[in-house]
Amino acid sequence: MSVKKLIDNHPYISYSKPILSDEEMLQRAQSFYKNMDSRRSVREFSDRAIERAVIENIIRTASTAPSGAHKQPWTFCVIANPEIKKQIRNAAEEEERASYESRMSSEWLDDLKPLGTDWQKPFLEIAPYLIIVFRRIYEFGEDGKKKNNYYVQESVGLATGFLLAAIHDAGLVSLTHTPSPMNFISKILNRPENEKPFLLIPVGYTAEECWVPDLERKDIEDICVFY
Ligand code: IYR
Repeated sequence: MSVKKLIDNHPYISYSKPILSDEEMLQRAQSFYKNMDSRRSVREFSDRAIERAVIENIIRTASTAPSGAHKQPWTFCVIANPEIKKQIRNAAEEEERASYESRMSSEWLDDLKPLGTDWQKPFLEIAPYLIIVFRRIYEFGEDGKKKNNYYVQESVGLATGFLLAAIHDAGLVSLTHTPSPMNFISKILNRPENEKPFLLIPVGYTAEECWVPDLERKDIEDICVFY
């Protein structure tokens, strides 16, 4: 049981974690790495349904991420409605078509060739859920005045990382989709002006036949410097 007390008149609870043996710690670090290393972004989804309670728990997990001054400056919009999914697909494809046909540089298009992406986004209608992550730039205080949130980009990035890990841990797959620009999503979902779309994440199962690029990940020496 945790002990509670006031410090500077604010409530605290005592907190500690049991110290693991060296072997158990290494074993856990390796097995978590192995599990996360098996996560892949997927573009071929099945339409198999998922219980809403699963999605709710995944989002609860995302919302355990640390955030600037613990403001939790995020909103997760979950779309299961086929009519809204269709609107999102149509609007996303319109933007993506313009991007692929004229807005993206040839260098960018070359970099994307191994991923096989194009402007068509059928997964936006096929995946059972679309989770749209919004950054809450500010809140409305009691007096109606705007109160800025802190480190919103960092906080929402962390929450999205937790979200992707929770989706993977539940045996589901996802894609971090970035239609650009994304303002059409705010309009379709009628979101308030303090929220800005951050990422669109289809969630579901893989299609019966699903292919992902045969990627290599960088070695530890190439991503990490010990001092
Ligand atoms: N937003 C486009 C293009 C795209 C850009 C990057 I960088 C990717 O890693 C993948 C796709 C799209 O979603 O197709």
